[in-house]
Amino acid sequence: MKELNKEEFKSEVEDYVKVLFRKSIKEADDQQIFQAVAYAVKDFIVDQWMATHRTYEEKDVKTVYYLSMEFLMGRALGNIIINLKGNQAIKEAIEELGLNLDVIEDQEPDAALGNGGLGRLAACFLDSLSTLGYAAYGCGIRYKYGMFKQVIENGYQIEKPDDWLKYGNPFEIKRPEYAVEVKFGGYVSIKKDEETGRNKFVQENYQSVLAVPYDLPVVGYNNNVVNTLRIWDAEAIDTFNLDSFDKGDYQKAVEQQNLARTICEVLYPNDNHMAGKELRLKQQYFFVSASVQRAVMKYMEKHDDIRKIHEKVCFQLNDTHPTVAVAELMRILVDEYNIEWDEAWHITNKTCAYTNHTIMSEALEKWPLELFSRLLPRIYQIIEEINRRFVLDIQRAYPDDYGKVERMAIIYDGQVKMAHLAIAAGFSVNGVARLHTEILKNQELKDFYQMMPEKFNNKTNGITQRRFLLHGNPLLADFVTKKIGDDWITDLKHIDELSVYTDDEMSRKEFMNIKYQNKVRLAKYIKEHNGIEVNPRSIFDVQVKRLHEYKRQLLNILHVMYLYNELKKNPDKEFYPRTFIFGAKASAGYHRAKSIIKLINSVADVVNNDKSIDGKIKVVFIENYRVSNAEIIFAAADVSEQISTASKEASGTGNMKFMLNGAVTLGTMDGANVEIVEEVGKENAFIFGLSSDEVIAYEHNGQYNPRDIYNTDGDIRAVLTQLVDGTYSSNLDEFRDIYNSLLDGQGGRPDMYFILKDFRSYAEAQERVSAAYADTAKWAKMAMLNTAKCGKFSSDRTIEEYAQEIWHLEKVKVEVTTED
Ligand code: GL4
Repeated sequence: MKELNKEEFKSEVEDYVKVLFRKSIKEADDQQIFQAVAYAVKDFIVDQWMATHRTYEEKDVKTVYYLSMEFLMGRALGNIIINLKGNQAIKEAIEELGLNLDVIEDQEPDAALGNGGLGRLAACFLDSLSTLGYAAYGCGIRYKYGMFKQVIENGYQIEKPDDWLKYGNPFEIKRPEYAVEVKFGGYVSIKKDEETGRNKFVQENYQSVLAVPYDLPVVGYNNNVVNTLRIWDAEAIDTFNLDSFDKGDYQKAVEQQNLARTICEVLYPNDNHMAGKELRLKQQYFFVSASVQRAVMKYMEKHDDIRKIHEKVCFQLNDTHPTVAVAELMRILVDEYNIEWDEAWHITNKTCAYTNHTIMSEALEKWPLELFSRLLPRIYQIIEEINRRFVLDIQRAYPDDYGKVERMAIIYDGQVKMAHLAIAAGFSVNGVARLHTEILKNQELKDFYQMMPEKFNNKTNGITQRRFLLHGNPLLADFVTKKIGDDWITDLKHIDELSVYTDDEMSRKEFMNIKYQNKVRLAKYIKEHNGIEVNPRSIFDVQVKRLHEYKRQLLNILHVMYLYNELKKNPDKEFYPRTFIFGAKASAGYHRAKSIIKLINSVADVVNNDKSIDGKIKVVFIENYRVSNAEIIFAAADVSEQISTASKEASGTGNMKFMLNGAVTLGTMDGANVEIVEEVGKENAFIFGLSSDEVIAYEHNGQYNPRDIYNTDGDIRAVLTQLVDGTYSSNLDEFRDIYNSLLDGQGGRPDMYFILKDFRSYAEAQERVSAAYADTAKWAKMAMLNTAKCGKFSSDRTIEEYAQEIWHLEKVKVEVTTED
């Protein structure tokens, strides 16, 4: 591992401030200092970056291309520094320059090229791939605007553009030499190939853009490995020809410029929801075509037989968003390399694998044929042929069951079904937690599982302990290292060695004292950002995640309303003070989700300002929840709210970040919660609510009527009435839609997410939480055991499983030589 020379580093920082800004360190502002430090750090890692790629080429190792519309990277600087293990040297250098690393890190905008769990998972995977020494590219889009910045005005969410590239990104390197052309629209003609006499399919009268890659370094932990996140930007292909008097050309040039300008403009801010916009399909094909073209070119630079590409390349499709990759690869094989269909199909099958991340029906990607065939005419033809053959396969396998084709065809009802295409074309289909994979096999994708059981497998998600403990919670990280050594940083299973200390009173006290200090840190953040005073001695009960009805933030806030009523009724009731902390962005067009944010803020207003309850309940909505403040929030949590309707949350990953930081799960038996409880023991978690089987049964038999609960449970009725009687808003219609969604369902089912059904069981679990917290020693042990038992949930474990069971990669050791 290359050593960081402190003096060299210091003078580099000084040089960069000078060269970039014509200033001395004293004159430069914080942002400029950040830029200079970032450039100095990039200089330091560039040798390792080059050495990594040289090693991959020398060893000719297999590479995974992780194709993803989203990479929710967060900030880079702090993470790179800890992964360089240079923490101390760089910290000292910075201090000796009279600077403060925390302030510098705070200048960096989050790279928020993702919505939530799915995008953050991709980021954790890249961290693990580098740390484990596997050859990998992340392939995505260089959105000009990432996830919007959320501002709360008057309790309402307002979206502001996230201009993250405003000051430039010091870590990126533009690689114009690797630009490729991507074509849209036009039509396909059939031409005779003079040489072979075969028919050739040629796209004509199309519009095209130039896809230009920008590379970002992904630094492994203390191992010289630096992989690449390659994000594509679109540029116009022709510089404008002003001399052109040909109207057609002029028109086309303008259109191509507009196309290039719009494609990478902005991330679609939907999580678990498909908007079906044409621009989104353009984004998908744009980055997929560019990535697949480049991967094929790179492979062919060193190999002569395209037929063996699967030996060196694997495309992992992060959900269905990049599924056009299978058709793009077919196009390249058939049209450009003249390979026969059957052989091209086999090659494609061996090269592509698909991960399913949700069973929410509104998230399933289905594109109208008209749109698809107009935008991607050749790709559409290829998908039609894939479908024609797949339907024949289905009919051969099930000659008497006509329903099979209806349920399984790739093209049906005027739509292209991307999940069906991904399953038919790939060799692997995985879910992201055990329960989720079982639901896929036995319910959602039952027909596919029956026909192709060998493709299905589970890969339970994980998170990187390096960002979410080592960087986010340095006090706890030091404590753990002091007790058990630092092996946990690269092998989280070791953290189990902490278990023995849960019986040691001193250790428990130390652990809880660290939690307290982290709560003080968060309280300070809340005071600065929300102006709300919270008591760090109260229970920090936290729900941070995207706002979605299935995640049931509504259940949480209704329960707060209920508790508040209880306190008002019995002011002398014993009650352990609680701070209910929320953080969530709602998709800009998701009205009910936005109403729920407003409700949380309205309840906060009333409760926080009611002197009569003596500060026993506080409600805080943290504005603009994102990766950088998440790190602080997880560290400070006592209770981790994971309360989705069972069966709906494919895995969850926030649940794991809380557990790692010693928060206790209050949750349903959903997603990876099931496995969390299995690891930590059910006595060290608070589980409630319907099981996924019960939910699914109700969904089938329609036997659930929330009115029965409303009519018989006076406390619940009182809370619901308060939604529409002016208690929380002088506008009586403000929360009417929420009220109706629970009791009427407006066309759909009322209370689709079983909030009233689970309410009592949730309230009772919350009582158990209070009782447990009041017993300090008991709580400390539970919390500590959560940290100790989270070894399974490292993304290193997940990536090992992908690498061994799906990608078949070999590990690489990188030495930096003088050549680099
Ligand atoms: C998600 C799931 O909703 C979430 O449970 C899961 O942890 C995550 C990563 O696998 O993927 N699917 C979609 S869509 N968005 C997500 O966050």
